[in-house]
Amino acid sequence: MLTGAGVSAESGVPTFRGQGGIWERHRPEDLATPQAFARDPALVWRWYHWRRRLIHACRPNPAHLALAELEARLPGFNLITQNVDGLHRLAGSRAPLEIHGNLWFVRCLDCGERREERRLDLPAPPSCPLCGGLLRPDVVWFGENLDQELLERAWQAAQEAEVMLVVGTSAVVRPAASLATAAKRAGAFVIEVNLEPPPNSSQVDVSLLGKAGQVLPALLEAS
Ligand code: BJW
Ligand code: ZN
Repeated sequence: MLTGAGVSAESGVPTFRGQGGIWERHRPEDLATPQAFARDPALVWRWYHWRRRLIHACRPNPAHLALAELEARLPGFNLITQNVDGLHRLAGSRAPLEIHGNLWFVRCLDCGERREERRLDLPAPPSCPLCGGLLRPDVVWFGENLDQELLERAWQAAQEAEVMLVVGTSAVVRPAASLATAAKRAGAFVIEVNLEPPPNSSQVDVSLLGKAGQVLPALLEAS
C-alpha cells in the first residue's frame, strides 16, 4: 500500500493539493522547506502548531481501519505512507513506513536528538532539553533527503509487491511517487483509489474512483 493525504481527508485532515488543499492558501516554499525554517522558524512552527491541534482532534476513518484489517489478514503486507499525521498507527497499523516523517516527533537542529512531542500548548518552536538547540518537526521538507533506511525498505517492498494499492495521493512528489512506478515495472498489479482519475493511466492497471473511506472497506468486504 502507498497512501497519501486523501486517506486522511475523511478524518478532517486537509490535503495539500486540489480544492481546499493547503497549497491553495500557502506557498510550499514558505512553509515546507529547510530554507523557510531557517528564515522564520516561528512562522513555520506556527503552521505546524495549527496542524498539530487540528489533527489531534481527528480520528482514523474507515479507510485507515480497512488498511489495518488488511494488514492483519495478509502476510507480506506493507504500508508505505506519505502522511505525517500518525492516523495509520492510531487505526492499528503496526509498522507503517512513514517516509515523510511524523509531526508528533521533533528533532534538534544542533545535536540531532529525536523525541516524541505531543504537547499542544507550544505556539513557539521549543528548544532541545539536551543542548538548547532549536527543535523542528521531524518531517521531510522539499529538497531534503528521506530517511535512507526507510526509503530502502519502501523500495524493497515496492519491488517485491504482487499488488500495490495507491490510495489518496496526487503522486507528484518524488521519490514517493516513483515507488508505484517501480512496483509496476517490477510486475506488480497496480490499483489506484482516488476521487479523480490518474493523470497517467498507463501507470495503473485499475483505477477505482471514489472516496477511500468507502472503496477500501468495500474491497475488504470482497476479499
Ligand atoms: C482522495 C480523497 C478521498 C482527496 N479519497 N482520494 C524530480 C523531478 C522534479 C522534482 C523533484 C524530483 N525529485 C525530487 C524532486 C523535488 C521534490 C518533488 O518531488 N517535487 C515535485 C512536487 C515536483 N521532492 C523532494 O524534495 C523530496 N526530497 C528529495 O527528493 O530529496 C532528494 C533531492 C533533493 C534536492 C533536489 C532533488 C532531489 C522530499 C519531498 C518531501 C515532501 N514533503 C511534504 C511535506 C511533509 C511535511 C508536512 O506534511 O508538513 O509531504 S509536501 C506534501 O506532498 C507532503 C505529502 O506527503 C506530499 C504528497 O502529497 P499527497 O499525499 O499526494 O497529497 P495531495 O494533496 O497532493 O493529494 C491528495 C490526493 O488525494 C488527490 O489526488 C485527491 O484527489 C485525493 N483525495 N480526498 C480518495 N476522500
Ligand atoms: Zn539538541
